[in-house]
Amino acid sequence: MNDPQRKTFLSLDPLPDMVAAEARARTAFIQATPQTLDALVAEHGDSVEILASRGKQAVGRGLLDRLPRLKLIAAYGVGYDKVDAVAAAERGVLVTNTPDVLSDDVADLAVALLLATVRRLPQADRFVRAGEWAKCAYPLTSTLRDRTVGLVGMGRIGQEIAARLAAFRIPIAYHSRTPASVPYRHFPDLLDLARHVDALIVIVPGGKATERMIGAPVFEALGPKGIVVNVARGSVMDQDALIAALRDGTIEAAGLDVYEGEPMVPAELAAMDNAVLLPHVGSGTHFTRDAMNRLFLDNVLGWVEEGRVVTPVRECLALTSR
Ligand code: NAP
Ligand code: 8YV
Repeated sequence: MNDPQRKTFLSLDPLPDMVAAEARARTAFIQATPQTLDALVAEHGDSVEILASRGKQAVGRGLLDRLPRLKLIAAYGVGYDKVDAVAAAERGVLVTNTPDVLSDDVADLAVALLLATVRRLPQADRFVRAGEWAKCAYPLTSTLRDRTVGLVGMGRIGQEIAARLAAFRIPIAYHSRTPASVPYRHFPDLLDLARHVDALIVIVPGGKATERMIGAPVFEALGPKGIVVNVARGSVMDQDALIAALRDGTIEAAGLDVYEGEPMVPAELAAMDNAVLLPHVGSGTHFTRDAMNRLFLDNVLGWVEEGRVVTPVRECLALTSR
């Protein structure tokens, strides 16, 4: 495994088959699992130059200290909240991710989840399958027609979501720390946005700055007609507060693609009729995963073969201009 001609590449989680095959052909590739990681780091830590993260294991100072020759951390996905990119940059370690190529599919999914939640589509499907239709008509539902939709986050994916919602001819507003170049009303304060709208789509990065930013005060501000859709990260939502808000009628319903502690989903949430639950599938199409595979490999192999990466993250930009 420690071929001196090849760079040692450790993946913290299983990678897609075609990515692993190409990595195996071009590097000394080691694929860890959560169970084998510690032993593999103990055995190969001194030679690892490239690390892959799929956002499940934390890559913090502790792990970086055990990988003294590390040069590149390649995140499979646009979100890299599990990677301490500041600590990596301090050590001269580049971090890359896979932005843009997934924005369309994630935006499609966010709008689909909003509609499924408001119009109760999974519940209607269950109604037909259970033979209930022959007994009575399906109850009327809420609508997007009388709503203003607020986006928490107006970056690459947020802007694609807004473009789709604009075609639905519903008012759009958003919150982010700095205004974006978009024709929608910006709210510097999240609670002001929540008071102004009756549906929120959350699409900010995970990490300390956004941890549990969507909690009880936001649900109270949204009110009893409120809908919350989270396609960002589970860490962004106070999940216990959400369950309480759904149970007590503080808000109407939620659509979730991501969870605190996923893939585990609390039984109380799973039992709720006013929640639509997806298993983190925002970018999960053949088309988009092929594009993510390619960009991930272009970063890794570009660095291995030419010393260049395609999509470094913001915290590491200074390293690429050296
Ligand atoms: P992006 O282009 O970096 O946009 C992030 C947006 O969030 C920006 O508008 C940013 O504006 C805002 N933001 C960041 N920190 C904030 C804070 N503390 N408070 C308020 N707003 C904040 O990222 P993206 O490509 O759109 O992706 C966003 C996230 O979506 C990813 O990081 C990932 O976690 C998630 N994602 C989920 C899936 C899925 O399968 N469900 C798939 C892809 C991505 P300011 O910096 O001005 O605040
Ligand atoms: C993926 C994601 O599910 O890009 C992201 O941030 O959350 C999703 O695209 C994930 O990264 C693939 O492991």
